[in-house]
Amino acid sequence: MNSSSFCVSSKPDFLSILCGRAQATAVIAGSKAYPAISGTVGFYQTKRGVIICAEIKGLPQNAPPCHERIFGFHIHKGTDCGSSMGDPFSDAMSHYDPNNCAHPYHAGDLPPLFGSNGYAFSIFLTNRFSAEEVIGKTVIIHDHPDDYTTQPSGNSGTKIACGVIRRVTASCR
Ligand SMILES: [Cu+2]
Ligand SMILES: [Zn+2]
Repeated sequence: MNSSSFCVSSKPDFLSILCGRAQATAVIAGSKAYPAISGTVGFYQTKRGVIICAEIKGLPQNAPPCHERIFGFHIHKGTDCGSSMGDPFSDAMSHYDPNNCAHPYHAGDLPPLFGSNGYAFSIFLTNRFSAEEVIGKTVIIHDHPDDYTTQPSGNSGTKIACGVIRRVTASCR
């Protein structure tokens, strides 16, 4: 296959995967400080890994120009979005890391979300886990970008949104 035409030539397969059944979905909700955030994250198992499809609305913006923000995006090992006083979503705990790796090689380390007028849409592939393995874990959005260097969590700041990954039957219709 010609690599320069990969996205074009594989488009029908790609779309058919997203029209099929997602193994799992997380419904995302903002913290008390960010009640406008909502969205879904779908997990689609393929032979090459898990395709993750995230659509998030209501993300914060800065004043223009240079106002679009970048948000750290991870799977955390905790199984609940509960909060302790002053620490939103503390029950999500640390990054999902079943193989005892360093950041950003935790299985749960994901590409960041790029805000576009408070909206973010991202589709990517990872083979660091199966969809089955992350059911019951949590998806977390942070208010700062992940620097992919600082231990243990990339200096990505406050947790602003969370969702528990649940097994579902879903289609694109
Ligand atoms: Cu995180
Ligand atoms: Zn990490």
